[in-house]
Amino acid sequence: EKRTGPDFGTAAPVYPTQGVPDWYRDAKLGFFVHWGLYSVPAWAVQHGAGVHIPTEDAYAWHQYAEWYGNTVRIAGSPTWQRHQELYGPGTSYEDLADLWDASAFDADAFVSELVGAGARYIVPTTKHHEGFCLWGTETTGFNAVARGPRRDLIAEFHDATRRAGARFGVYFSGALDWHASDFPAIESDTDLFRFRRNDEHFSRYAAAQLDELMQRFSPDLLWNDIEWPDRGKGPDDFAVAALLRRYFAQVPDGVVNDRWGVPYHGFLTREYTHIPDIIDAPWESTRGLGYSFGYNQAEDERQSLSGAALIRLLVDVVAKNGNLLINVGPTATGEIPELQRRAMRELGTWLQDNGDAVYGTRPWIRAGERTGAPRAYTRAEGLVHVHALDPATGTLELPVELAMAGEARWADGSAATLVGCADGTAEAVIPDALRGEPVAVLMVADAG
Ligand code: FUL
Repeated sequence: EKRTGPDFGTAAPVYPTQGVPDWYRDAKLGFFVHWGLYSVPAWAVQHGAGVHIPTEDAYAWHQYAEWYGNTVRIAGSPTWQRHQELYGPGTSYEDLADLWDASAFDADAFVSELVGAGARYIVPTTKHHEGFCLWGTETTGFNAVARGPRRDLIAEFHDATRRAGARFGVYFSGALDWHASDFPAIESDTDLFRFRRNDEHFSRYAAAQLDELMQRFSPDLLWNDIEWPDRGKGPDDFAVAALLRRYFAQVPDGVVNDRWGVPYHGFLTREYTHIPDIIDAPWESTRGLGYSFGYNQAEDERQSLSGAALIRLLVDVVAKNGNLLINVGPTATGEIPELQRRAMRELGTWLQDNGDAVYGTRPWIRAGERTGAPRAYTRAEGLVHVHALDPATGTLELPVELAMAGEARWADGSAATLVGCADGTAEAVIPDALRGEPVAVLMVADAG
């Protein structure tokens, strides 16, 4: 299979496969699932609109609920305070392992919700920074089979995902493991990279875990986070180059991200960042529906993307050559909170009618236009898909390159009439039936 990606020059002999396979570029939409001990308290402080948090308080007031295990160790932080009140000062973060009841988790039902929302790949957290392993690992007793759920949650995710015909990936926190470390709490970005494990013992531990995941699940995608331990960046068999060689030998059309701390990437990652224009290298945008990846019960619809906003985000990312890895944060018991489910279902419904304008497409010559009503472009099989991002305006402007198109059709099949304008552009009237849509798509023959 063809792979597309940047050329990393000297890294080539060490790292076996460059770029990403076409299946990944075609897939466009994946779902991240952040689930762990942090889903038990499921809480991070709400900043509130317009509240400025000084940099030195950013970690004590962390927006990511999956960072609870760190935030709770910062004395005086809102998380620390709430934790004392709720669980008592004697309860450590790791004690939550025995309080984690995942009995409502039905992997097939869960995965079918994600696939119904349009997911082509699914990436659960196998081990987040807390160090708790969601699969039945041999490397530590701090895992979901031995404690809490007493189930192999990753095996269940894996089997259900394969059954549903989607691709299966794994998130793994490479060099940051609070369970296996005795560092103090992280209170700054400097601490974050300082308090990684870099020694040989831990490098072997992390490699053994990733090897288990590779052997048991042959993941289509490895989503590593916070780099790899420094001692594991050399020529040893427990180091990242050897791991990736083993991975690509086992999964030839596998794909990896760019967070290994070595001069090798599959796709580039962007987190909660608006990208202004097309990026030529394969890339992936990720964020939660709200401001957190782990479920944060303090959030409501004011913090969470609506279905329409989610659809527009997907179109924006795809028009710029990216994939969207949108995150769902289940409750501890294994259910998708209603607020998230609502937006996901709207996305799924929209994709049923407009999927051809997303899946398998490539960027057109421009991602969108800087003036006029907002619109975005994608291209596939002789067609340019013009996405009206605000169909309520009633008209869609077409740029000069598309104004002479012979035939244009709306995604619902109805024919469009293009009216030429004096400046060489054209306009199409958006049918009433599509004006209430979050995004209305016009398909135009691609003369170029
Ligand atoms: C980050 C992590 O620190 C977050 O908790 C989250 O997992 C995100 C996808 O990556 O770097």
